[in-house]
Amino acid sequence: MTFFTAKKPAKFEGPKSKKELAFRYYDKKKKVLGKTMGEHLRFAMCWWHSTCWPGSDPFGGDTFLRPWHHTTDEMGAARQKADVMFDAMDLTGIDFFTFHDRDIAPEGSTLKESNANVTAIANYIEKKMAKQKKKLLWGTANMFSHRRFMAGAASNPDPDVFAWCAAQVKHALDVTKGLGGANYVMWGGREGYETLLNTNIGRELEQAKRFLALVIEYKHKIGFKGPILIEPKPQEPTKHQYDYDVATIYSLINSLGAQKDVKMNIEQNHAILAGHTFEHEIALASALGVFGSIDLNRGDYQSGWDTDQFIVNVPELTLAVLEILRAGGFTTGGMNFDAKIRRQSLDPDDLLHAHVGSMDACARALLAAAAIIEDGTFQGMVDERYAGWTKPQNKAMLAGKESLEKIAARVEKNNINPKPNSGRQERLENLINRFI
Ligand code: XUL
Ligand code: CO
Repeated sequence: MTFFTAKKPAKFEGPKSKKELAFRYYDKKKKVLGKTMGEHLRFAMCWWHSTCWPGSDPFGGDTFLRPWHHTTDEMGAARQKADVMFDAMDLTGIDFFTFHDRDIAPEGSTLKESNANVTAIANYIEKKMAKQKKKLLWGTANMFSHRRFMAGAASNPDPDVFAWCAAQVKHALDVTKGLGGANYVMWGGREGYETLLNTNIGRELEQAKRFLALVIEYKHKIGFKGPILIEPKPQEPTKHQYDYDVATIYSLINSLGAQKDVKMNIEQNHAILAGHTFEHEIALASALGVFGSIDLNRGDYQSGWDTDQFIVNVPELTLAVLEILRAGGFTTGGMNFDAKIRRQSLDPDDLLHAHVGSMDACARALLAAAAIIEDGTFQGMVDERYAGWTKPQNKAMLAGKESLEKIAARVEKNNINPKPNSGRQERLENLINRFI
């Protein structure tokens, strides 16, 4: 462990601990609602933001000056990044990781060369996984950084780009399967458009749909067991992205009848950009039967950019974790820190503090959400609001056993006259606050 100053993994020390790099709430083995905290939260560290991003912003370049960013030995740098990632996972007690193909290995001059680089580093990673007992939450393909993708990946006007993407995803899926990945993610980084003046939306959507169908077909062919996770985002980098939000992607999944194979990877920051809350997107995905996993990073409510900050707001997180628990918790998914430290956070250990602090915030949210569920008052109040639907007559309406005329006749005969009830929002808000 050479890059970080910390030499020993952060430990659970309880709320009174004065130690900086320690958990006050995240006690990995502690049982909450029948599962350990570790099993509930399934934290993952992401390669991209943790080791690839050099601290740049639209107005300035590299601030971090990491040694592996400043060498001509690109494969050596890739191995160094892997070493740092595995050290960071050990020091934070994180069991999972996530990556884009281009995060782990350098792009070659041909796809064949790029694929060979990815395979070589994947082999290196595989050995470290076995030794350090780490798991791959998901892999994905970066089809947005290189200039060939500037007009989109599968939705590109150029069929050669579509074909390139098919080849790139095939390899990324093979590698993800080879490393025992629990899921495969598709974030359509540039699947969208800048101006309608040069864009045929109908054609581009058909291409994106065909691409997803190809990926599902291949996933079955190779026996990849995990779901494909699509990650919604409404804009940035393109002005308008096709995978806008959960509802928009659901219509694509539904059009292919692929609800079993395709779930959603929901990111807090992206939800906000779409004009939703994080918990709304989780609850909607759950209601539609396509909740998969989450990317845990927050935006900046003032700037409205995808600032990818570490999330530390416990009241906000509580509402999200509550929805995850109500959805039955994660199966193949988990909480991926798709987050970056700020560009002034130069010390190597800042990366550890960022993860540990955010993990602790999630643990507090889990404890609060579990207490809300165990108390039962909250769910009781929600159930009460819908209690009328449990009556046989009303059940019959939903079950399609009554026609419009029949319902109309019943309303007249029984003189049905709805009495409005309080939504009790403030009482519910106060109730939630009692547990935070
Ligand atoms: C970009 C983003 C990506 C996806 C994976 O905003 O969130 O890192 O999570 O491509
Ligand atoms: Co993300």
